[in-house]
Amino acid sequence: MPGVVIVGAQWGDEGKGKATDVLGSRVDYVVKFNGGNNAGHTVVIGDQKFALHLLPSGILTPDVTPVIGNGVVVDISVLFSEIDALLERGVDPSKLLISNAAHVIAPYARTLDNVTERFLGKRKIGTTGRGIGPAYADKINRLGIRMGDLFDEQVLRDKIEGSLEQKNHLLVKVYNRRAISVDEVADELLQYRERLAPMVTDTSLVLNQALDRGETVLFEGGQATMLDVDHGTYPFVTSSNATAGGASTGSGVGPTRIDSVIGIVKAYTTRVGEGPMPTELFDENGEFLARVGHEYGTTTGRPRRCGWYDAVIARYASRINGLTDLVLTKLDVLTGLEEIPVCVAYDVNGTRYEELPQDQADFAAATPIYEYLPGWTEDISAAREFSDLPQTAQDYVLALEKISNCRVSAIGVGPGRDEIIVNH
Ligand code: 2SA
Ligand code: GDP
Ligand code: MG
Repeated sequence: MPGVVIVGAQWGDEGKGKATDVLGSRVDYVVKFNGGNNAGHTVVIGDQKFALHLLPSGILTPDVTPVIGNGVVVDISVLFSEIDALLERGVDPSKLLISNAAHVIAPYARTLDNVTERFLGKRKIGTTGRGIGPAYADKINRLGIRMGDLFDEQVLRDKIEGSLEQKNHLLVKVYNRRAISVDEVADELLQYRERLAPMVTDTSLVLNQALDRGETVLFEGGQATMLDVDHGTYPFVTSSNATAGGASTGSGVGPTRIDSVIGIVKAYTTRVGEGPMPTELFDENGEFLARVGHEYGTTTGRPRRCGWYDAVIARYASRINGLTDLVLTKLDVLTGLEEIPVCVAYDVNGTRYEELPQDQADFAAATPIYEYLPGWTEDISAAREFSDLPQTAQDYVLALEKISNCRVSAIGVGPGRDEIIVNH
C-alpha cells in the first residue's frame, strides 16, 4: 500500500488523527496536505492524550517522517508552540519537513478572519478564527507569502508590502482598524528563519523519491468532505480541498501513485460551525451523543452539533473521494440505545432524494428519511474481532456498509490506540 489517503467522510472530527496514528507503525511518511491549525486531531496513547493542530498525526510515531505539504497554510508561531509542547512531553519532532511552497498565515490573516465573521453577522460561517480563509484567499489572489520567501528578505518585504496595500485599505477604511506596517510583519516572520531553515525543502521531491524506493506515504486530510471548498456545503465550508483530490495537489504527488483512499466516518454525525445538517438533533438524543461522545471542538472547545448517521452523505463521500474503505469510529458511543435511526434518503419539499441535492436551498430544506435499527446494551470497548460484537451491533455495521456503498475495514470501539477492530 505505498500511497494511502485518509479523509474525513462527514463534517470533520470523525477520528482521522487516531486512524492516522494507528496506521503509523506501517508507514514511512505522513503528509498533511490541506488546512492549517484549524484542524484538531486527538490521539490517545496509553494514559497520554495529544491534541495536534498543525502538525501531522504521524509525528507521534518515532520512525515516521512527518511532512507539511504545499497545500497547507502555516501559522509559524503556532508551529513552534506545538513543537515545543511536544518536546516537553518527550516527543522528538526533529524529522519534520515543510514544503517551501506552503503558504504562511500572516498575522493580519487572523484579524481579517475575525472581523469578516463579525461583519457577516447572521451569515457568518462559524470559522475557527485561525486566519485560514484569508490566507487561502491571498494564495488564490497571488498575494500570498510562501515558506521559501522567508529566506530572501527583499522578496519577503516586497510581498508583504504588496499584500498590505490591499489589507490596510480594508482594515482602515472598511473595518475601522489600525494600519499594519511592513516592518512589524517582516520582523515577526524573520525571527523564525534560522529555526525553520533545516525543515523547509522541496517535499514533493522527497515524497516521490520515497515512493520510488517502495516506501509508504500516508496523506492525512484535515477537515472533511462536507467542508471541502468545492464539494462541501458551500459557503459553509473551509477554504481548502479536504477531499482525496487535495492529497495530490496539496503534496505534489500525482494521483496515479495513490493506491487507496480511506474515509473515516463516525457511527453518527457531528458538525461544528454554521450551515445545514439534515440529521441534527435538538432533543435528549442529541445531548446523549454529545455527552457520551465528548463532542467538543479540539481546537476551539465549541460544542459540536450532533445527529444520527447520514448515509446520503456517506454515499456522496464514497463517490467524491473514490473511497476504497471506510473506518467506522465511535461505535461504542451508541451503546445503550434501544433503537438507532439511520438516514437513508432525504425528503425535499415532498420529493425523495437518494443523492445529495446540489442546490444549496434544497439541501437546507432536506429532512431525513429514517430506517430504524435495533441497538445493544453490552459494553463493546473490549471487542477486538468483529465476532466479539453483539449481533445487533454487527448488523448495524453491515447495514451501514451496504447503504454507504463502501466496505468497512475497521471499527473504532474507544479512543485508545488499541481500541479498534480491524478487517472484519
Ligand atoms: P475555517 O476556520 O475557515 O476552516 O472554518 C470554516 C468551517 O470549517 C469548519 N472547521 C472544522 N470543523 C470541524 N473540526 C475542525 N477542527 C476543530 C476540531 C474545530 C474546533 O477538531 O474540533 O475545535 O472548533 C474544523 N476546522 C474547521 C468550521 O467549523 C467552519 O464551519
Ligand atoms: P479528527 O479531527 O477527525 O482527527 O477527530 P478529533 O480528534 O477532532 O475528534 C475525534 C474524537 O473521538 C477524539 O477525541 C478521539 O480521541 C475520539 N475517538 C476516535 N475514535 C474513537 C472511537 O472509536 N471511540 C470513541 N469513544 N472515541 C473515539
Ligand atoms: Mg478534529
